[in-house]
Amino acid sequence: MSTTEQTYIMIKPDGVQRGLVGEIIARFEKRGFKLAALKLASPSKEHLEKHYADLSDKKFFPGLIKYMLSGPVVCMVWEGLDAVKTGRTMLGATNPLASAPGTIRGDYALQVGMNVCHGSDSVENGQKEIALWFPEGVSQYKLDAQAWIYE
Ligand code: RTP
Repeated sequence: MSTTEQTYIMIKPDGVQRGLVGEIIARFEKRGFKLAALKLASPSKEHLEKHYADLSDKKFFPGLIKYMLSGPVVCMVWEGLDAVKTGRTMLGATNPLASAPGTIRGDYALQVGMNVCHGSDSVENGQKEIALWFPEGVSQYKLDAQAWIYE
């Protein structure tokens, strides 16, 4: 069943450094999703360890945290029909070499340790991530363009 939901999308330090911020935002905008929150952030090690808590026992965890601390990230909440699943499809597979061309990772990345962008993997995790990254809350407003996006 399709539902209107929110997903947490984060442009990782490599995406910011490589000037892909506008490109990634444009893809979500053009697809028809509604921007509910947006900011540039330099999270602490502790904050990133919370975000990636599920991966704390992985061998690559210290390298992942180091990478995520290497520069600012862009934090966003996008809202719309099947936003979580469609967001993941737009990102492409975790390992960019397996990502289809036309996806963000398939177009802009080569290695899993520099894969440009994060997207929530479930509605429940999305809500947890939004609460972690946007404790101040997200915006609620009427997007008039929706009348031309939804039947
Ligand atoms: P993300 O959370 O960043 O959207 O990635 P994901 O769900 O597609 O993949 P996940 O398994 O949750 O991994 C999180 C991030 O950890 C890095 N990673 N490195 N070196 C490695 O083998 C390895 N595996 C994963 C990637 O940056 C991945 O996006």
